[in-house]
Amino acid sequence: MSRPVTVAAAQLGPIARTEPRAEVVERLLVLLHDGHRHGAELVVYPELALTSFFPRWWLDDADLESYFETEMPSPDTKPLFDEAARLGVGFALGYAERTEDGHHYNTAILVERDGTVVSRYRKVHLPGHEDHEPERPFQHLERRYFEPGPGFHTDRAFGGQIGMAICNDRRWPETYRVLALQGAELTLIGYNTPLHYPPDPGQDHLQAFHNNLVMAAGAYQNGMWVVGVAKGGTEEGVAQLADSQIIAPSGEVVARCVTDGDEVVVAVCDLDRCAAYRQTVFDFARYRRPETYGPITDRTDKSTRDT
Ligand code: CDT
Repeated sequence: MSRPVTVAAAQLGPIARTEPRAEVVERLLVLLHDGHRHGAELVVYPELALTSFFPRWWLDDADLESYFETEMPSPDTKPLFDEAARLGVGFALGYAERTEDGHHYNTAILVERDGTVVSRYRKVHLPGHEDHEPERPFQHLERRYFEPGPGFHTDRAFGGQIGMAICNDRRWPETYRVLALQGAELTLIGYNTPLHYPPDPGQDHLQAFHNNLVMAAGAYQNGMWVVGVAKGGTEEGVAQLADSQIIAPSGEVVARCVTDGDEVVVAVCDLDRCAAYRQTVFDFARYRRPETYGPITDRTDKSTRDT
């Protein structure tokens, strides 16, 4: 049996602070066509794919709001929705969302091949800090600008069960396991990862290693496909990791970007390969021992209780 879905990782290079949304959408369309030419049914774009990574700046309210989308599709993004539906290609797109009642999220949507939005995920793990830290060479103010989303879910789409996560979520094993426990066979992850980590520059040279380490482990330990897609290159003076990749349930990378600019790589992801792992070494029903996993959900940190 096989259940192939041809997936494109549509990596973006830098987006300048002044680059209009409509121009970014032109770039997304080029990547969409490239993916389509290579047989992709699903094109995955990065986190916050419509703007520069604005959490690097301490912004006043008016400036900040200008980075958020209040509708989707919007007049600027409608050409992407229309062209994708015309080609019969679905896509996943990350963007900053402001809801009608004024909530702010770091969001990704999944759009089916007919143009229908079938899933909306709001980032759970928000990294960085809340206040201005002028001693840093750049800020990471996700914890100020976004609220955490309510949780992980999967949706039936593209012939399988699809999950989404966003950037920092990929570093947490709970992300993949909670998705796998809801049947995820393919998890889509966009990211913006600065190469320099101000709290501990000793980690800088390990960014690419850690990126693959967490996503490959998540794929293997949960018997699922993982697609990680970067906005890479030097954006407004900040170097960001590229290295977008498509990872099989074995943990093996089957496609990988080689530049840090706009680039598409494609892989045929056979969703039936998940079963090989989920029915053997990671047969959850047979081998998991949730009665021993209580500390995973009853605390955030190590217990301070006497033992
Ligand atoms: N966008 C995002 O979540 N980036 C973080 C940067 C490191 S934490 C400041 C990441 O986990 O890649």
